[in-house]
Amino acid sequence: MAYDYSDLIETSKTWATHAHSAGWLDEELADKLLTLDNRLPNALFSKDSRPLIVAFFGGSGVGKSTLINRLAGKPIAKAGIERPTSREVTLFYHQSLSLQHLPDHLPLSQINTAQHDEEAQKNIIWIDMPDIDSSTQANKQLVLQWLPHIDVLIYVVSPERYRDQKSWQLLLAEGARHGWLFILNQWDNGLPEQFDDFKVQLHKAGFFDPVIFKTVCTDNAQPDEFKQFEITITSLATQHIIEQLEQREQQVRKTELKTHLQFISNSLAQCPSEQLVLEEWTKHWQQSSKQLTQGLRWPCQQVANYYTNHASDLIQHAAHPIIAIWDTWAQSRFLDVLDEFFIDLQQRHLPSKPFKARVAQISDKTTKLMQHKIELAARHALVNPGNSWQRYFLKTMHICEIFLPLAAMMWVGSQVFIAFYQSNQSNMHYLGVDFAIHSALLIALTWLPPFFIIKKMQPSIKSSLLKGLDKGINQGMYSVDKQISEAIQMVYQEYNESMMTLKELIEHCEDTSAEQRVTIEKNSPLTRMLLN
Ligand SMILES: Nc1nc2c(ncn2[C@@H]2O[C@H](COP(=O)(O)OP(=O)(O)OP(=O)(O)O)[C@@H](O)[C@H]2O)c(=O)[nH]1
Ligand SMILES: [Mg+2]
Repeated sequence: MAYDYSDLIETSKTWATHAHSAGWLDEELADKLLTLDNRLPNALFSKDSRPLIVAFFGGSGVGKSTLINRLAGKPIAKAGIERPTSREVTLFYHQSLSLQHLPDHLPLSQINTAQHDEEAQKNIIWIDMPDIDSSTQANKQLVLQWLPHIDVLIYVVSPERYRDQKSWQLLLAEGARHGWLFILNQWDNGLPEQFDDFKVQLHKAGFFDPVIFKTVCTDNAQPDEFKQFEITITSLATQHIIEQLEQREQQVRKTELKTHLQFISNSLAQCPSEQLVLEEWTKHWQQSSKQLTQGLRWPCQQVANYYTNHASDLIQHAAHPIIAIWDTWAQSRFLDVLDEFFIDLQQRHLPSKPFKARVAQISDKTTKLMQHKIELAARHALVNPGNSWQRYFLKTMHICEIFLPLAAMMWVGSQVFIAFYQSNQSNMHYLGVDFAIHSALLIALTWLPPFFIIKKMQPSIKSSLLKGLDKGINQGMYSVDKQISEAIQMVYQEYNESMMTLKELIEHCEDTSAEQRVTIEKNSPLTRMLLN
């Protein structure tokens, strides 16, 4: 389905607002879209069938108001020698037309209306606009406010002012949006060379064969082309031509919108890839996590020393932990790392705002996260001191400490029993003092080594705590790194979605349905009125 220009503008504006608040689009680029006009001539009318809207446009004093007065046959607009004369728009239209639906942005206080009952001009609204080139800025604003509602602009010039820069610039900027007719007024003062030169200028601007009328609006009636001009306009006031002009304007504006969107898309596409940003973050984090670990060694030792001497506090402080390893130094160092990373992003033409917004949520909670990880690991280390090999060895030694002396005692007992039995049978000597000493020594020797080893190899609270704190710091840092990497991925996900919407919008701008496509017949009066 082909989209209407106004729908496309609305969607583009919504996109721009969102992309700007998310930080992808800077203010200047967003403004380019947000200030685009979605108003078309049909905005002045609620129903489908509408009149042709024709406006006199040009510099001050060229005779615009005099021309509309001549049309009306009475002074409906103020004309004179004062520069500028007109400071309002004058609307001249058939009495059957209703202009109750004027959009809010058109200043009603600056509208002057006059009606007629001329049947031939039933479908035309004539508008006399203020000048576009005077020092009165409000006049220019008023013209710009009305321009989107005009179908045909009648560019009025005088022989002495046909090369006027300001009007000419607007013609070039607005050119393709409207149909154009040209009036070389005050022809009573004109020269044929000026007419030719004006025609050449228009040709250069892109009008293959411009329609120019030479008029003289003085009291002493001189022959001129005013009547032909009136007939031409009247011939244009058909629904078919109005539709063609409307469709063409939509198409031109869609192309302009597409150019804007394409420009934005190109500038956003310069962002480095997700992979590159992730690598950049890893590089920053690897360097800084080493510094952080080194810097945290001292508070770790302080905490370990404290608990070695106050082991009982470990229980008491369960509810109020004093293990404040991740201190203000660590947090501010971490924030510095993030700042350095953001500066790096900016240097790579990547807007840092979307990243800052996501990362801020993480950095706010870093102290809590690190504390939690460190405490958990420290407690775990105290419950299970040493490494697994140490714990296995100590367990074995505990078993040996019990079972080796037991085995030695059983052996001694069995010897005592055997010796007693044999001495009864053979009247031999019973066991002597030597046996008693050796047996005691054997039992002592089987007990002492495991006892000694257990004593010596038992990990101290300090070393266990240090190990636990170290492990907690590593785990915490791993978590922070992971969370930031995930935040980067999420930002890129948003970026990709935003780019996808933008791409779709650009495609919709290219998309024109059959009924929206403008085909202007070769013999149509429009062919000479439209900019190539
Ligand atoms: N000689 C001569 N003077 C003309 C002609 N048409 C208009 N004038 C005079 O030119 C002066 C300016 O005319 P306006 O109709 O007020 O000009 P305008 O373009 O509306 O000027 P702004 O309202 O200031 O933009 C008036 O004094 C007119 O009498 C013409 O064909 N020949
Ligand atoms: Mg005027």
